[in-house]
Amino acid sequence: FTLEQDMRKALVNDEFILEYQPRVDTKTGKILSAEALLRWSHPEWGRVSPLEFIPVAEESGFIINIGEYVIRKVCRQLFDWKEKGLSIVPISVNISPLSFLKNSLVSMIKEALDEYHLEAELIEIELTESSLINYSENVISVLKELGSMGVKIALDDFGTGYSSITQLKNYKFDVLKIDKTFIQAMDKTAEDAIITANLIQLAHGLNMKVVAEGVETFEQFYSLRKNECDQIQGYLFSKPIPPSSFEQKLLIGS
Ligand code: G
Ligand code: G
Ligand code: MN
Ligand code: NA
Repeated sequence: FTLEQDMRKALVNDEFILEYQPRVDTKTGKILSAEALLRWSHPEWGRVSPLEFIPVAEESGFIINIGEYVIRKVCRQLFDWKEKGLSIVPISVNISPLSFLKNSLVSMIKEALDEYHLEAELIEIELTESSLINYSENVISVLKELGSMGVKIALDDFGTGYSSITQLKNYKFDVLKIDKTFIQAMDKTAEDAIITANLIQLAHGLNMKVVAEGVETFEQFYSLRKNECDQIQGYLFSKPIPPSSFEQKLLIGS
């Protein structure tokens, strides 16, 4: 056996599931969107973390299949929620740079949106800045195509790559997600608090919405609110939760 073979089986046998982590408005606490996070429930090993299987999938290229699976699953989920009369919110999806190198990414997303009668604004793509470094030009041209369709693009894990600020010149991202390492150090070191406050200003100056990731404490939350961070995502508000639990939250809106 290999992890690789098991992953291929898992996709066919529907062993992959998605959880949703809400992103809330810092001022009102209202749910504005959610990030879809993949989970694998293996028949023998139980839950396998994406930290274990995503790198293996990237190595083999199978991550492209996973990306398509996640996009389609999210679109179908949004369709189902809409059918039930829920007021749906945009969902963000982590897409590997390898998917961007495949010509079919744009048409795959377009087809999934069409099949489920969804507006492109309901899907946001999260791209890590490290992924932009290696494949820059190809990725940027695909981002532009997606952007002109109406798909929103977020720059994920911001601040952890080698040339963070430079990436902001290459594409007009809709959303900047400040990496959780800054957020979690905010109430410990003055430097992290200052960096975070200034990243928020920088992003606003470039017309981006700012999301703080990994918010776990009220101190972090108050400080982010004071610094006009637009949205927060983190355990303080909610862990990634199964679709049925997210559905309950959509019903009450926060
Ligand atoms: O909750 P967490 O342990 O879910 O996720 C761990 C890592 O796996 C994160 O870096 C996250 O971006 C990544 N990840 C989670 N779901 C997906 C997915 O559907 N696709 C890709 N490419 N990465 C994912
Ligand atoms: O895509 P990205 O690499 O940003 O993945 C987000 C990761 O952060 C996921 O593994 C998710 O489960 C995790 N996460 C989300 N909220 C929190 C939090 O408040 N604290 C910590 N430590 N991790 C979080
Ligand atoms: Mn992410
Ligand atoms: Na991140």
